[in-house]
Amino acid sequence: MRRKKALITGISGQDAAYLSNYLLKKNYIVVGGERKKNKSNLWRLKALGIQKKIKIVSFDLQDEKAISKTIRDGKYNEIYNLAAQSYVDKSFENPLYTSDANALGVIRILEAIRKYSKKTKLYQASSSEMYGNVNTKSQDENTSFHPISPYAISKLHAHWMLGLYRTAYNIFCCSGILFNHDSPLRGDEFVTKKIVRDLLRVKLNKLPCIYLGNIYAKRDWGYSLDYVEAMWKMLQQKRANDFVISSGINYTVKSFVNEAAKNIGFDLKWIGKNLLEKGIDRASNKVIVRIKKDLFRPLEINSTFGNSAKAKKLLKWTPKTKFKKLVKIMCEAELRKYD
Ligand code: NAP
Ligand code: F7E
Repeated sequence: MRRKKALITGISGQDAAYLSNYLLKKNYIVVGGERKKNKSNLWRLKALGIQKKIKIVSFDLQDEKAISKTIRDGKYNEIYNLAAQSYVDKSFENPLYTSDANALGVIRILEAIRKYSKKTKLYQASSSEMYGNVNTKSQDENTSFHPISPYAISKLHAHWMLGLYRTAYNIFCCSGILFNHDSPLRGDEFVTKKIVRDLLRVKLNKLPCIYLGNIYAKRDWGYSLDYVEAMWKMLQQKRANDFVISSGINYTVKSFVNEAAKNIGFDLKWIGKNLLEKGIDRASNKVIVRIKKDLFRPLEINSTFGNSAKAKKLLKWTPKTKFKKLVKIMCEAELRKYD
C-alpha cells in the first residue's frame, strides 16, 4: 500500500514533535514545515530521536507564495497546521503579527488547498482560549465563543474560516478545539514548564525564588502525547467535524505549583494575600514562590473546563494521563537534565 504523506507545520513546536513520532509509527512520510531563522531549532525532534526521519521544508504562515507552492507541489494526503504565535501573553504585545500569522496564515493554507490540492485533508489547531469567560460549567462544541485576547480572536477567525471552506467548497478540514496540554517538550514561557524548571533551579540554589502572576486561574490540563492521537483520528473520520479535546477536570496554577513542589522535594505553606502571597518551604522556612504584578495579563480566562464527550463517542478517544501523572512526568524529565 502507498505510504500516506503528511505535512506538519510548526515542526519545531511541542505538539509537532509528538505528532511526527506518532505518524512515523503509522508509516507516514512526514514532512515538517519550519520558518526560516538564523538557527534551526529542532531540539524536540532530536530529543525523540526522529530528526533524521523527517524532511524539513521552509514554511512561514506569512508567506502566501511559498505556502501555495509547498501545498501544490507536495501532494499531501494530510496537513496538520500546528504553526502559530501560540503564547497568549505575547499576543497582547503583538496583536498585528499574531493576527496575521494565526488567522490570515490559515486562510493562506485554505486557499492553497482550494486552488491546488482539493483532496488534501486539513487539521487546524484551534484552542479553548476561543471560549473566553463563559458561564457554562463545561465547554463543548456547542458552547458560544467570547474570546478575550488577540490570540483567541485570531484562532476564532481561523476556526470560522475553516467552517466556511468546509461548507462552501467541500474541503475536508477539521478544527481541534484543544484545551491546555503540556509535556516535558513544552516551551519555556508557558506556566507549567516555568514552574517545574524554576522550582528545580531553586532546589539546586541556582535561583533564589520563582515569580508568578495569577495563581488562581484554573486550567484543564492534559498531556500533549495523548492529544496528538486525537488530531490524527479526526482526519480519519468519514466526515470532517470539529472536536473538543480536554481532560475534563481543572486545577488552579497554585495546585500545579504545590504538586510540582512535592515532586521536587519542597513542602509548601502559603501566607499573605494578593500580591503579597508567598509560598514558603516548611523545612527551610525559605520563600520559594512570590507574586509579581507584571505577570498578570490585561484580561484573563479564570477557568477552562472541557467536555470531550463527542470525541469519546465518535473518535473513541479519551485522555490517558491524569494531572498528577503529568506533573510527575514533567518533573522527572527536568530532573534528568541535571543527572
Ligand atoms: P508551540 O510549541 O508554541 O509551537 C508553535 C510552532 O509554530 C513553532 O514551531 C513555531 O516556530 C511555529 N511558528 C510560529 N510562528 C510561525 C510562523 N509565522 N510561520 C510558521 N511557523 C510559525 O505550540 P504547541 O504547544 O505545540 O501548539 C501547537 C498548536 O496548537 C499551536 O497552533 C497552538 O496555538 C495550538 N494550541 C496549543 C495548545 C497547548 O496547550 N499546547 C492548546 C490549544 C491550541 P518557531 O520555533 O520558529 O517559533
Ligand atoms: O498560562 C497563568 C496565566 O501561558 C496558564 C497555550 O498553549 O493554552 C495555553 O495558553 C495560566 C494563565 O497557558 C504565570 O495567567 C500565572 O492563566 O501556560 P500559560 P495559556 O495562556 O492557558 C491554550 C489552550 C492555548 O491555546 C495557548 O496556545 O497560568 N500564569 N503566572 C502564568 N502564565 C505564564 N505563562 N507565566 C506566569 O508566570
